[in-house]
Amino acid sequence: MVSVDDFRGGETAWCPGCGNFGVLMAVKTALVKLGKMPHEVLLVSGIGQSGKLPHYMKCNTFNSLHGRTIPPATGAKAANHGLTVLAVGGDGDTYGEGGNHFIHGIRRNPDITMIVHNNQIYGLTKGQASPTSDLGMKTKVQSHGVFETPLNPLALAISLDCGFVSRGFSGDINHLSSLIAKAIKHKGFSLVDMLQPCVIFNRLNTFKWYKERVYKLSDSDYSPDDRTAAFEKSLEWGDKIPLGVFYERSGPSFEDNLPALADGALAKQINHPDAGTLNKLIEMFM
Ligand SMILES: Cc1ncc(C[n+]2csc(CCOP(=O)(O)OP(=O)(O)O)c2C)c(N)n1
Ligand SMILES: [Mg+2]
Repeated sequence: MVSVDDFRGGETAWCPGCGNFGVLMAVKTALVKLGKMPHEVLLVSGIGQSGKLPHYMKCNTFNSLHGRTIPPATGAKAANHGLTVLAVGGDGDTYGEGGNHFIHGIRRNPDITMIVHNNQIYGLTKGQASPTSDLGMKTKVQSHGVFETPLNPLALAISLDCGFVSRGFSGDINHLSSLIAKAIKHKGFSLVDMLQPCVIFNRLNTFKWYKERVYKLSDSDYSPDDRTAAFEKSLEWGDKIPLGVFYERSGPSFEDNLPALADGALAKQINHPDAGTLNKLIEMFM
């Protein structure tokens, strides 16, 4: 039986009390719950404090450029369907620099899970406002307070008919790991937006701030199959902030739709008549 220790990677370099620790534990716990072995998992990250998560895990990893988690994750899944592919990014990484990839990745619908460490700030670069920073938040750069309308990632994803849209909180590891497990099981692009404090640079959205506001959507009075209701729910932000699966629908994934993959994953097509072309291309770059 696999355990969380089997996924243990290098020494962490996050600040004490960082919300990323809860995320790291939740990702490992979800993989263990699903009985995944380290060699069956690929973690792709971008740049940021969030981008370091794969360094602290033992499994296949790929550290991409800032905002560029989704393209390599999509490619890896097309090449090897057997892999469980998780893309990990920050709020700046995914919704700012990587905003276009986020939009078009959802439209393309590869079978990957996008996990966003949403601390509502650029942590690694020392505290500039991100696309999800709340209105009025003061930073060293936004000294008069943020005045741009915050990007609502859940509403954006639901508007694009993303097949799985959810939000967790790094202060509730059990709930977060069960969301991540559900997202991995979903076939197609699944989003787990995770609220998490940055204890150094975000002095507004602290652990206490989130804890006073978050509540879980309950199975008895909320059903994630109604897209219009999900969109309405995604607009709730302020005194009360909902957590859980906002929206889920099934449908064909990128791998189902792409004719080149009709005969299986690219990695398994070594005897395909076109494989020689690929080998010639590889030789050109050797
Ligand atoms: C193309 C490019 N632009 C800008 C940067 C500088 N940069 C590195 S990380 C980052 C923002 C990180 O914020 P976020 O994605 O929210 O991650 P966090 O550190 O908060 O986890 C920026 C602007 C970069 N590395 N590459
Ligand atoms: Mg951030």
